[in-house]
Amino acid sequence: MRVPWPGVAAGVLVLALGAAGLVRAAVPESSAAPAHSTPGQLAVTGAYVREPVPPTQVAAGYFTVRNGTNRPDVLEGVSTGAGLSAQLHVMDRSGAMHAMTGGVTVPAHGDFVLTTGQSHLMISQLVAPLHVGDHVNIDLDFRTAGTVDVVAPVIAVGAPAPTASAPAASAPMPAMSGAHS
Ligand SMILES: [Cu+2]
Repeated sequence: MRVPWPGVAAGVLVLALGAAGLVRAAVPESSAAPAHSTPGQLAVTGAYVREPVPPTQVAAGYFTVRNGTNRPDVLEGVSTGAGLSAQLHVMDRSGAMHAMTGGVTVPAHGDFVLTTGQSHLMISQLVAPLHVGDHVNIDLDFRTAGTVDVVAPVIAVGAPAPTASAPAASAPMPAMSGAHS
């Protein structure tokens, strides 16, 4: 099934990273736009969500941002219809997880990679069970590139990530029960 957009489902399912001014309605900008391209040659590829293992109420999403432009861009907010909140959890060099509240800068000609077992999009308070074969809408709000709407397939625990930039058949993310914040 297709997870409904939050504006339709409940109205308050949007979480932006940090400032209240970043919160915006999670309505698809244009269903005609290609999912993986956006003006300015900033692209989001390889999006997927791991099938959550019941009874957890959270799921982890992953994607790669490739900024092909000549200037940095900032991922300011993320929202999804799949859960009541969505937050970027970024692993630092020591392996500790941090919730990103001030946005994530993607350098000019650089990447920002979320990959299984490491940094992830944590989707909390799922509005419906997610199963392999479902698709999750994720809105990524960039300061310069604007909103990029991606559709992430739900894949099985242990299944290879649908992108060459992520390790195949890696372990499910540890500690998804709220052990980090
Ligand atoms: Cu997390």
